[in-house]
Amino acid sequence: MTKVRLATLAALFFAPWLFLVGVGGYHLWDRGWWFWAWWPMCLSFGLAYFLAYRWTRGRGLLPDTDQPPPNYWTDRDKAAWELVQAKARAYAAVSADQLGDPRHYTEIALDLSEKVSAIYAPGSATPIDHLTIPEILACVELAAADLDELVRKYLPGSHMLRVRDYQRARQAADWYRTGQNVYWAGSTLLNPVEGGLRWLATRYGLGNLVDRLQGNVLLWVHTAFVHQLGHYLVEMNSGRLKVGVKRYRELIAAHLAPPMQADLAPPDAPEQPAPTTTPPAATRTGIAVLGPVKAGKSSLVNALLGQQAATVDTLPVPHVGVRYNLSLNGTSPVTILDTAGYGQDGANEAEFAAATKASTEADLILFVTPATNPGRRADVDLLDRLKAWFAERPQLKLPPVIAVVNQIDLLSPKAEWAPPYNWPTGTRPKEVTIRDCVAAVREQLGSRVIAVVPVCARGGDAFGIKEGLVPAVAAQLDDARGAAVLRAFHAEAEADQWKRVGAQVLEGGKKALGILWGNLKK
Ligand SMILES: Nc1nc2c(ncn2[C@@H]2O[C@H](COP(=O)(O)OP(=O)(O)O)[C@@H](O)[C@H]2O)c(=O)[nH]1
Ligand SMILES: [Mg+2]
Repeated sequence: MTKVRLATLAALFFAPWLFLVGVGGYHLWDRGWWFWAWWPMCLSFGLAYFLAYRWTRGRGLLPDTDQPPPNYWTDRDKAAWELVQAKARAYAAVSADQLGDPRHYTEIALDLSEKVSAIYAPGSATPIDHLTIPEILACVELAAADLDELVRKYLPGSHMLRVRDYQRARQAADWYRTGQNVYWAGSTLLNPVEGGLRWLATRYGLGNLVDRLQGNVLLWVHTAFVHQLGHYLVEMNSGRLKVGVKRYRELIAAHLAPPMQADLAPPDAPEQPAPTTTPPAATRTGIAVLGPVKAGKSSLVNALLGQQAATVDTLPVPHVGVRYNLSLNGTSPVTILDTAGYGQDGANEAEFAAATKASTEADLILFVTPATNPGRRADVDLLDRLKAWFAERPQLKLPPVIAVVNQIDLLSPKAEWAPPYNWPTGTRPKEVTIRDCVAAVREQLGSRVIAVVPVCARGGDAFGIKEGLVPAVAAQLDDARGAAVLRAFHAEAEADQWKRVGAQVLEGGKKALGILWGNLKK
């Protein structure tokens, strides 16, 4: 569902309530009942403040992140875990600055790994010299995955907020506070008693509570980090990660599963029919990625698939490259064929054959060319040869070609990379060079391509993919295929984001109710 639709639903849903609030308020005032209604409402607010204040006093608001030690842990493991818990408790508060500072985590990680390994390998010169590299990587991977799961589960919207956004939010709060102080100062001049009282109320009421809530959440993230890392440091030092992440997870799952389950599986279950991974060609949307070696074709494919990686299966195509089959429920599948590409001097026979094979099976070609390449002779040649090859075979049709100008981050000014860039009309130096580069490519490739899209496919820094390339791709296909592509690469993720926020709010609400219930029982 689109954001607009969600907003419409929300507006329709809340309008009657707002109407009732308005009418009710007016009625109370009209009847002169306002005075009597006022006290219970105040009491209700007051109670809310009081409880919120109490619950944010400890670390209480979010669930504890230190699971009780698993029953297979030895006394030595438990001793190490004590150290981890002590480390987590050592931070009574973390500032947003610390939270955003990678060095802070590095220091904690180093300190923790020293403490834990001192228990397992007392003589070690460094905390890791008794470990293998796969073990260390497994520890990092497991801790990161668990932390990720916790954060996604309990912090609504965390997958949409960048660290930068948290910092901005803090700044906005500071501005708000400054503005508020100015306002209080002004109103105190006019009405000293009331102004003063209100200032006190905000100072020790709402503002303070917001700070406490924020502090609580930051501390929770921080504590979760220490606990997850600590947990896997124990697992690593005890040698349990030697089996690798995959096997470790299987073993833990088996350990946690109720023992009955294994027995229930029929010993000789009939073999499942092999899943049909390649659906009939007619229903598939095929995209071929062509271009010179090192242009960033594979990076582009990764950027396109991004978070969908889990629903993708890959299939090597001999002499051509790798095919990625992406199938989502409810839409026709999309496949991307990543080719090996050709060298600087142009495509040799084998490379050209690969390009023709990839093109004959595609509905669309993404032709990747590096932005910093001044000459595009080899590219122009390849496109001309393809065109001629298809012209000789009237039963086949050369699909439309979109030129993807990659690595625009390397255009001057080189040191700068601060997307998003409004390259079609912007005036920042980078925007101007991107625009010039796109114009140059358009001129060089001419009518061989139907569109030129600048992108940066470098992992983590990607730009221009979802906002530029995906819509351009969808626009070149017929409606059904275009929709499938949009959904596969773009709209699906967007729609999903809102669904996930909903699930997180629910999850958080359930937890809050649980905590409330727990407190009431005390
Ligand atoms: N700076 C920068 N490097 C990139 C970008 N895209 C890919 N690369 C790098 O270029 C190199 C070649 O990329 P790869 O995807 O393997 O190219 P392929 O041979 O065309 O598949 C790798 O080192 C990538 O990290 C980009 O947009 N910017
Ligand atoms: Mg490649």
